[in-house]
Amino acid sequence: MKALEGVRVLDMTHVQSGPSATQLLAWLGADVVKLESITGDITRQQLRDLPGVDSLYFTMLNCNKRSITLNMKSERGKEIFTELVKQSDVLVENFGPGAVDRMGFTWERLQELNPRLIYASIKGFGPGRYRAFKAYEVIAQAMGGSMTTTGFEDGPPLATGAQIGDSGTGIHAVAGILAALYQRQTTDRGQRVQVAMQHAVLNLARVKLRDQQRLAHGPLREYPNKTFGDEVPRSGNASGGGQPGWAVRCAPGGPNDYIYVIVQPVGWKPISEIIGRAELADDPEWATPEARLPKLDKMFQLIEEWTIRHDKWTVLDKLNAANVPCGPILSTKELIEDESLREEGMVVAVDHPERGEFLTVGSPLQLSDSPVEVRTSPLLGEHNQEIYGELGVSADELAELKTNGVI
Ligand code: CAO
Repeated sequence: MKALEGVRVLDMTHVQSGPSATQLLAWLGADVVKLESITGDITRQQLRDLPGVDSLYFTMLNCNKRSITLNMKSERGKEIFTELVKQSDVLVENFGPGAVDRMGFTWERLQELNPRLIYASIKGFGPGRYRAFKAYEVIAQAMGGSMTTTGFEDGPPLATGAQIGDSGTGIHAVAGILAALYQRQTTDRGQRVQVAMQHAVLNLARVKLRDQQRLAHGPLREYPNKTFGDEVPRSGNASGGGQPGWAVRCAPGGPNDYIYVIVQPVGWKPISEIIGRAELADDPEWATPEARLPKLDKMFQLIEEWTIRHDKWTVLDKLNAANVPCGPILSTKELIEDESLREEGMVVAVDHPERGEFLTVGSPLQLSDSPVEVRTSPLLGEHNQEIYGELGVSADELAELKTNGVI
């Protein structure tokens, strides 16, 4: 038994933001039927590592789903879609603005077909002035407050590698869909769920708008920047939060030989001892958070003078033994090979019918009564026969639909 068992999701998503949402729904136990155009989700063919085989881009975002093809621009395709909508609990899409309306299925029409339908859309933007614009990951980062606040003061705005615009929005969409499913239990009605990538990134950049307002009352002293204008500056690796932090270098000095160290008020004494500067623990120039605040750069320099002589794993162990929060910068290679992530089901080996075994990132949502079993992504149209058969389409008609370019 799974949390969402019995929930049927008609998944018209493509690329990343939408598929990341429906994959989570599938892992929570929903029956996710991915409806693709007859050429398939474009990511099946993007960034291919093996010729003729669905890319890792696709396989890592579409696990545990079934796939059907349907040409939504054909009359028969629209008829079949109508039947699918009647049988579904949730419809999810992330096409460019207006695409589903142009297919002939406005929200009003969908409600007529199935009043219990939850219709979730992911777009780049909300209904304001940007509504008609398409969006990709880094556009959302640019317009949601992430890029302006990422990077160093003397460098350009930077994109983060974490896909906060795409997968970040997908997770927000899941929250909306689950709430709508819950509300439907009392209202017996579906509803529209709309999530915009710009909004999701802004939600994740919330603390930077906190700081924008704090600027009116003086400089942001927890940032290492020396001068402040009227916008929150880029502040490198500063935590920017209540507890200062920085990424300091470790031995042997490779691109990921760094550890991120947080200095809590209680952490200064053990840190000063570990780094061999025990005399600073009680020195009034260093002893209190207030004393250290104007010279955070110097403080992290003192810490780095010690970390640079040790590898990041040794530093991790020594600082954690003294209860000092810290985290080594783990490379993608280290992550994919990390034994604890394997044991925790966060790096999972999956068997794909055409590519063989590949690794994917498992579900970060761990429920005690709804365990996740990660299964392969489907081949294009793999479940046409099964699903159209359930709708009463005969084998002969199926062949005809294929010949006519409907499926
Ligand atoms: N049968 C027939 N046609 C289909 C179809 C199907 N099953 N599925 C999709 N199509 C058609 C759509 O109807 C649309 O046609 P029209 O424009 O003629 O109405 C067409 O395919 C293109 O859809 P699109 O606008 O979604 O595709 P695009 O490649 O031009 O744009 C993207 C891609 C991602 C920019 C756009 O979908 C978008 O802005 N989505 C919302 C934001 C989003 O999710 N972005 C994240 C992308 S991941 O980085």
